[in-house]
Amino acid sequence: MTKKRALITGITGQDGAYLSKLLIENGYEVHGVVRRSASADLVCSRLIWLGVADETVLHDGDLTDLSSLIRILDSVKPAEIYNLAAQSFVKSSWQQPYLTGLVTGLGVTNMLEAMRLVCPEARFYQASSSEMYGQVQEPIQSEKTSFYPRSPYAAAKLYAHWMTINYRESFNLYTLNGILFNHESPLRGIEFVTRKITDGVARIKLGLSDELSLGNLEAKRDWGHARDYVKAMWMMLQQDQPDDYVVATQRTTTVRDFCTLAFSHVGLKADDYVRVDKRHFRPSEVDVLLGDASKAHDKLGWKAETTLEEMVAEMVDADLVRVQQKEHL
Ligand code: NAP
Ligand code: G4F
Repeated sequence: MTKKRALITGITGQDGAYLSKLLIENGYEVHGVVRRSASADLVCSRLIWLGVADETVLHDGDLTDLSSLIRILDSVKPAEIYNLAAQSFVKSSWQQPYLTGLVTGLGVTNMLEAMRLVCPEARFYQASSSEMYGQVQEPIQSEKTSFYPRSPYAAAKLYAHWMTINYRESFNLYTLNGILFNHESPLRGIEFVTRKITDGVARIKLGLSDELSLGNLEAKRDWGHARDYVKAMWMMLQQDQPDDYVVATQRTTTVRDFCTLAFSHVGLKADDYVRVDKRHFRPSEVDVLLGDASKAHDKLGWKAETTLEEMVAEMVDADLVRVQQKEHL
């Protein structure tokens, strides 16, 4: 029997790696778009960590290069497209606003155009973000809540979000948005606050460092586990009709409390090591995010399975091993 074929952009990132594993376990042939790098040996480290690097087929391409996307879609002819590629670090989006708009915004239009031209029968998932809620207009955010983007990243994501809806309504394509709240894992990039904390805790515990420098400790996020969230992406594309869904745990926690959990996992007190450095603050902040995932619960049957405490423990333990073994990820 021929396998169902999926194409993932952003396959080398956190979500791309977990989604590859999920799809392979479900019998898919998984293809990914990888941009050229001078450090090609490091590019697949997350896929290697999850043990799926040898089972994925990688194609050279870039979201800003329409012809590369057309060529890849034409050769792969996927049934499902997961568009996860982005300049995804919010803080960098103030330093590189044009690039962020080009990749995270217009890059999505390139993907939608390529699909419309080459494989209009495919199903398309767009990685939308809770960051679009920004200065929140309701205390709990659902699919019906108005957006108020507070960063170049969020503005680019909002453009991509509406383009995805526009292609659905204009061309009757199967395109949808998953509005995912923050999700983390041992494979999270080191620049994001959760992984910065768990890596810092491991270094302090092992005597390699004596403090952890952070920015705004009062910001609150609705943090889930990436492994659970990629399942929601897949479930969305299995529905008869395309629709947009919020994915969240429905619990919000401060950065400060995340620190407390991570340090206490190794028997230390966060207050003894955490230092606030204004250089880590942002030009404008998203103070709090808290998602209402009722629609995903009711229509997809999806629910977050991993608690924050379980996730923090998994991340700290993974970083203890990595720091001891001097591994880079
Ligand atoms: P990530 O780890 O930063 O991965 C981003 C991926 O995009 C990487 O594979 C990166 O490739 C690729 N990429 C960047 N620029 C590209 C370009 N010009 N052409 C092709 N590929 C490019 O992000 P993630 O956490 O897995 O998130 C996946 C998606 O979900 C992103 O779109 C993100 O904005 C969105 N999202 C994430 C969260 C979250 O909490 N994680 C929440 C909501 C939405 P390299 O490896 O070469 O850098
Ligand atoms: O971990 P963060 O950098 O994630 P942020 O900005 O919420 O964005 C992530 O989630 C979005 C979904 O809502 C995604 F769309 C996006 O791609 C990305 O995955 O920062 C979280 C909070 C912020 O309020 C930040 O100001 O942590 C605060 N923070 C405090 N100290 C810090 C630090 N953030 C970072 N990265 N580094 C710090 O030292």
